[in-house]
Amino acid sequence: MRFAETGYNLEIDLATGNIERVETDPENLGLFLGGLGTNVKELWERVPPETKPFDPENLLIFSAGLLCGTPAYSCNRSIVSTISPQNNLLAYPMMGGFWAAELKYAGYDKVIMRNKSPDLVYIWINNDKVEIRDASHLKGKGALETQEAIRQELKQPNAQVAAIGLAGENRVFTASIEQGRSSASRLGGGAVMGDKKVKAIAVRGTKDLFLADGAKFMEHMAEIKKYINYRNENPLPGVMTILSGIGSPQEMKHTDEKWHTESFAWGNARERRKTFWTEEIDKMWSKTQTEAIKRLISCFNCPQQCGALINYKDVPPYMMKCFSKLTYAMAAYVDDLDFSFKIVQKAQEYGFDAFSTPQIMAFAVELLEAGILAEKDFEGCPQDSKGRFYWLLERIARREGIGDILADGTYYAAKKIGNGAEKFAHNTIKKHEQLPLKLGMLDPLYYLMYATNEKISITQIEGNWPQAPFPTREQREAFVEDWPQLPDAKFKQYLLEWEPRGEKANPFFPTPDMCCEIVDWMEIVHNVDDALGFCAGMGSFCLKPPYHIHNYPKLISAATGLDLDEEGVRKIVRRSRNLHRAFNIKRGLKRQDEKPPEDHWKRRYPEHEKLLLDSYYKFKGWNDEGIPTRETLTSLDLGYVAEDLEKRGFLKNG
Ligand code: 4KX
Ligand code: MTE
Ligand code: MTE
Repeated sequence: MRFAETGYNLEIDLATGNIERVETDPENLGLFLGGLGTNVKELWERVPPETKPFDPENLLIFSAGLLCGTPAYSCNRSIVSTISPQNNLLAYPMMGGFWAAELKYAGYDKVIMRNKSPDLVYIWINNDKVEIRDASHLKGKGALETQEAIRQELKQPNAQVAAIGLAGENRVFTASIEQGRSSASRLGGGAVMGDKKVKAIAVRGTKDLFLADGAKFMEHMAEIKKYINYRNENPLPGVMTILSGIGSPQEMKHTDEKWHTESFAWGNARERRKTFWTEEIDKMWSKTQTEAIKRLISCFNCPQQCGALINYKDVPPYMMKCFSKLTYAMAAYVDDLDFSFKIVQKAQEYGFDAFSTPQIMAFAVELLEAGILAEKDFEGCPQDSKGRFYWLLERIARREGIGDILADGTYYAAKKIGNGAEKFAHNTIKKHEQLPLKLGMLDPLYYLMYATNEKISITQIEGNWPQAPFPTREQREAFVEDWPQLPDAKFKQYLLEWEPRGEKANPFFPTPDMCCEIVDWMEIVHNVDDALGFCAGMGSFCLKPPYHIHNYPKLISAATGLDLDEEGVRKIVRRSRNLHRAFNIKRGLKRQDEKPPEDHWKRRYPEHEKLLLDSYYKFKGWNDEGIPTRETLTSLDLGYVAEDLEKRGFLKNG
């Protein structure tokens, strides 16, 4: 019997309509856990480096995390994996909500789609009955309307539906996949889904899922719940509101947006408005937000309420969470939240990533103002900022006129537009738009995380380590006193010594060696969350979370029967991360791609940055080019990867 996992994947050939229920190799559990880990393994084995994002051979995998569907609190992530149209590397957007649990209850760990359907279809998974159904009547429909239309058509009010909108159908590179309050957003999973002509995947399941030691597992959960209650009652002092609690950022619950609006840049990632948050703005925004939110909502089996049901003026009801509350308003330089609650609904219906898309529009507006794009490119576009954003959103979703060029993201659009446009596409890493952060002083930890993380998006790699040093020794001592999540006591000392200014401050402290260890810690916990399916908001993303390196092994062991300790978990993560990296190396990832945008910090230290990257590569067991060595790969049972990299000329002499 298989525990925690179902032991079966659904394999769907979209070209022939062939559907198979395939038993998976039980060995992979101990080698890669599940979720992202086993997705990477599938892609490594089945997608050769020559395959382009829109080739039929590109796979589109929807995977439940390993512990999804079990009683583990806040374990509900579906991890989508595919080759990204934005940069030809492995993308793994993910979503919470209820879809993953439903897939497990239907009897599957993953849905793996290959080839392309000749016509627009949706997939309906209902336990053992799986159908590919005509979706021609849903063509052009919004991602949210589609979910409801499918539930009604199937007469299945409890089916969970992940769908794309017009942006996905038109292969816009920043198209998302939407599901209830959740979204698999970044790096164009929605575009690949559209390319394969899959409008939606609906799932409903009623089967059982088994745990190896249910009683032990529930004991662990009781401990976890105790901690969740404690943390909820004791928010962390001395950090910005959104980092004081647990769950993903509480931007639906809190109205105080001083931190984002003053620390993040407005427009096309241009300007920090350090005195934006006045009493008047606070009052106005709080009023709008309170009026817009009908109630707060959760994902499957989660005690937190990070999302909200929005019922605002004449806008059709929808759900929102986190920073998408602000990205459109800040990119458009609009000082009122009314705009946000309106445009986000439209953007979700089209199915757009809320990080990249507003930046593309702000980039276009800058190009117009700089005379690089012409008035004729904007024929019929309103002159005001809000109007321009609505107009651009629609053009991009439809790939009409200038929208067709912008739909490929700022990197490729700038190349096509030419005439100096490249200077304006200034906020990408590995061709992917980043959050609009433009700060003063080089931050060595963030330098490494931005440069090297596989997610290519900072919110999904930072986490348990505070973002900035505490100003006073007393605050630091108070913080480290109660820190059971720490992987090693030495980190306490690092935090105690880290100062806002002086010798023990950024950019030279933490030292490069310390930075490697801290970043490694962040990566381990993120990677475990993404394999198990835990919400990072209860693990890797926040300060002092309920799930951490000391309790993951116990949970995995009780759930699966694997005999795992902390070192065992670390080794799995190292294996999975090295395989992931090798996959991207074969697809062209190079050391020179591993860099934050030039203007991310005003103060840069090229020699120190080189030292940081050299140290990190060495720490990881990679060569100077960032390629895992034969020795590293062999120690992780990845000898076959070393052979492949050698055969292709990436590795020479180990
Ligand atoms: N020595 O660097 P600053 C996220 C100076 S995304 C001398 O601009 P600050 C979410 C600077 O040069 C991740 N001087 O930054 C969550 C500058 O002066 P200037 C975001 C030093 O304002 C939810 C001035 O001090 N986090 O979490 O302090 C949804 C101000 O500095 C100095 C990060 O990116 C030194 N050692 O703080 C979406 C990580 N150090 O203007 C996303 C870093 C600084 O005259 N985080 N100066 O040049 C941070 O730095 C803080 O959290 C932040 C910025 C963002 C508030
Ligand atoms: N895009 C849409 N459509 N809806 C969203 O809620 N959330 C943003 C961003 N883009 C969001 C979105 C936030 S807050 C995050 S952290 C990332 O997507 C999550 O990226 P992922 O889904 O690729 O993992
Ligand atoms: N959980 C995992 N495992 N990995 C992630 O990257 N991102 C977090 C949170 N949970 C994240 C995660 C962030 S920053 C946000 S805003 C929400 O997921 C996005 O919720 P959604 O994916 O349900 O849309």
